[in-house]
Amino acid sequence: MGRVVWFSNGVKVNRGSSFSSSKRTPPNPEETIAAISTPFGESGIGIVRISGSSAEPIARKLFKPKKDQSYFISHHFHYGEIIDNQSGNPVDEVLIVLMKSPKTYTREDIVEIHCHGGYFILQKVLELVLKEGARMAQPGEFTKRAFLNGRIDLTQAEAVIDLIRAKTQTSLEIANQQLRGWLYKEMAQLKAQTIEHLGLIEAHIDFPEEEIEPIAFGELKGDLERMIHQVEEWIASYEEGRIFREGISCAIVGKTNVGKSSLLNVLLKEERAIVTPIPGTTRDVIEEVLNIYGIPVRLMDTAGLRKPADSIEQEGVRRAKERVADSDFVLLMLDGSRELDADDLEIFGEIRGKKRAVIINKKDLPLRISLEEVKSRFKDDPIVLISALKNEGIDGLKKMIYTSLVHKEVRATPEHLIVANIRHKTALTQVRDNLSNATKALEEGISLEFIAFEIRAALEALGELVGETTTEEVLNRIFEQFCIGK
Ligand SMILES: Nc1nc2c(ncn2[C@@H]2O[C@H](COP(=O)(O)OP(=O)(O)OP(=O)(O)O)[C@@H](O)[C@H]2O)c(=O)[nH]1
Ligand SMILES: [Mg+2]
Repeated sequence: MGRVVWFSNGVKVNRGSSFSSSKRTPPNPEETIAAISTPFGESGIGIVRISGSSAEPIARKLFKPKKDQSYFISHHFHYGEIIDNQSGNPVDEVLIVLMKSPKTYTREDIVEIHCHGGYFILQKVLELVLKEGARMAQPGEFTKRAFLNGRIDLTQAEAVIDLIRAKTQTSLEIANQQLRGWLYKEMAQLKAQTIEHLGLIEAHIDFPEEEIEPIAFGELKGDLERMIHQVEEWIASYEEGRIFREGISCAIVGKTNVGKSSLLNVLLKEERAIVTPIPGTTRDVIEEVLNIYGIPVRLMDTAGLRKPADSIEQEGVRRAKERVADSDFVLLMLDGSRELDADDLEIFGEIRGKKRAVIINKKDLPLRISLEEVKSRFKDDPIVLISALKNEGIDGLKKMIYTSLVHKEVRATPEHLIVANIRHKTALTQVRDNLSNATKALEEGISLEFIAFEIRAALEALGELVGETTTEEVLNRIFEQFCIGK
């Protein structure tokens, strides 16, 4: 194993084991890119960002400092104006910051012009920057440059977009885990172990007659099995990771008047949906995002399912059924103050095969529903009693939704590495399969060449995961998801 070094992003890796970005062609810094990095619309501040070797010369042409100072000290703000050189008129009063390479987001020279956040101002400043020779940046191109210039690996680049999109504390923490290089570090360690084994096997293939240490097959097999076990744990974490990263859709379904809209309101803590004692109140699907212990849940209140009284209700019922079919999770709501009837039974059919939980509402009223019957019909599903009207049992319901999805008790921070991206899971599955094939070949005494072939394939998959050998097509697909200016 190599010497331990600290990367500037705080990731500790073994030098011998780190992935190299040398195979990637770094971007041409002569090609200076620019974009508006803040959202469109009116705001206090809007930022035009420039990256590349012309960033500083362009800024010098357009920026007039207020004070006659030896301006552009790297990583310092400077106060002045952006001037339209053609008319000689000031465009905006700005703060400008030059960050000299390499300690920058892209590792190239970066200039940020902090303007007033008006759509026209920002467009105008960008236009002037482009006129001076920069070209418009593509979506995610700043982050892509950070990756191509070797400042971050591909998983860290992907974490940037997850960070921006994070909807809850937990999804933010998972993105941060990845941005700090946790996944990268683990992959680098796995790679180092794999290379070590491959080296030994290849030495035996190349120099079978030489006096080299004989392969301890038992030990090698044990090592490979430990690695497979670890990779399998990461693969298994994906389901949890996906739920936190992407969230889930959840439909509340039940016959009319059971209290579906009341539940939506009590969960949202606002009177979002109309609640009346008239059966068939909700027609359209009402959708809101809720944070359930860190899981972004897209909650849908739907029309009560029964034989529709008119064509509007008929459409409502059709939409409700459609959402139930599409949703990741279903909350079946029953009215505890009434006996199960034909409408309930019909709904049971609608939710067959769905991941689901049962809510018995109106527990403040005398219980008329047969709990025994509900339990026998939903043996494998969690059942909770609540009162949406009195706001009782709601915390228990939220915990139940969490545990049904994550299969764990509610906890604050994920304490182990969580793989939340399907691309990472796919690569890890490949690694696992290759290592398993190698182990099997060892057991069966198949040639060392075959074992080496499988281990090399595992290394290839690891290289793809961190972006060392990823194809241009995959890279483009990743960075296309970014916004312009990031
Ligand atoms: N006693 C009692 N009444 C409730 C409870 N939850 C809802 N209700 C009442 O039940 C009636 C129907 O509530 P809604 O929330 O509109 O029911 P829904 O399932 O959305 O009905 P539809 O939209 O018609 O399908 C209203 O009068 C609510 O106040 C509860 O926990 N206890
Ligand atoms: Mg309703």
